[in-house]
Amino acid sequence: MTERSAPRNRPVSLRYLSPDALDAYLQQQGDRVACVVGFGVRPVAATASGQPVLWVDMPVYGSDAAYEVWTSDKPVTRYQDGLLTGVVNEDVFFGGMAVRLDGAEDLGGATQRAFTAIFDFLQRSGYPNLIRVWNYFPAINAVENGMERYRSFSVGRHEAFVRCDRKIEDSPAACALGSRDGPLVIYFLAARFPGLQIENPRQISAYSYPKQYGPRSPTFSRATLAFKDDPRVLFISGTASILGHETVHPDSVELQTRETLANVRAVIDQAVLQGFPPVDFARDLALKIYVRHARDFPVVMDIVGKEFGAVSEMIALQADICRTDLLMEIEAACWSGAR
Ligand code: 3EB
Repeated sequence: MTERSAPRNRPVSLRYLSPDALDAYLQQQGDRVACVVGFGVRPVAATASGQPVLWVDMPVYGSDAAYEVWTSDKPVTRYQDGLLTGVVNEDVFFGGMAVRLDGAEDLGGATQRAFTAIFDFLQRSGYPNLIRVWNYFPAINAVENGMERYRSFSVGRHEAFVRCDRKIEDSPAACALGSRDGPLVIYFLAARFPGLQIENPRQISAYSYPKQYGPRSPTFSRATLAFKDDPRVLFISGTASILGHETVHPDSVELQTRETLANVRAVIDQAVLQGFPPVDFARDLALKIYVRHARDFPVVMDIVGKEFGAVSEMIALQADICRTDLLMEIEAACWSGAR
């Protein structure tokens, strides 16, 4: 018999939980809980066990709330630095902040300050590599001071990357979606070692988008492959019905869903070309689905179910997508190897 080293656990794991399943799961995971994000229409500040919750006012399909819970396989230590709170262990650094937007500062300025604070902190922390960032803020498609708010957000984020000497090609996987109300919520995973950035051959890199989508390009990669040893984690950015740089099928949520799934598959294929093993969707794929109009949920969920079959984790949220002609968007995470 061949001797095998014991399979290590996943450096980070993800569950999407209903409110009634949350407390038992947190209790079971104890000091391995890295990040709890609540979605829904009724705000929750903390769980029964006192675990802080980052709240996003974003309706959940089929429930009034749902929780995204990231855990790590090693105990974590809490930290706080101004608005930034989170946890750290030898592998990962999970952080988050909620920035109130009701001040005099514009969204671009608030975004730039938030990312500058994150980069400053990461640089000092010994975990300089941003792997994955989630961005949520209200009225993403509203025009303010002559610019759509998503574009102002992109300008502020891009400026922070440049001023903090971040290479645009090393941008993390990300998503940016519109909530109904509340603060700018940013949470992120950072690591000691850089991830491998992955692009989608069906799309031009977002950081190379032409100026028609805004004066500063969005600083994200299509995916980031994190961690050096198995099990590695592939973080797939928010993915939509875009070919090249253009939205396709602006009038059909059905065709947008099919195109989006083709893009998700293309990113996974690209990761496989770069050494990631083929993904067992039922065991190792988590999907987070955003749909602009509640009436479109049934058709989107139906197509995802038929095209991808069972997946290991799934959540569906009603959100504004960052281009007005996009009706839906999907992000994903995949795990490789033994658990
Ligand atoms: C796109 O592909 C769709 O600005 O962080 C997807 C993922 C999108 C991330 C971001 C935006 C972002 O351009 C929109």
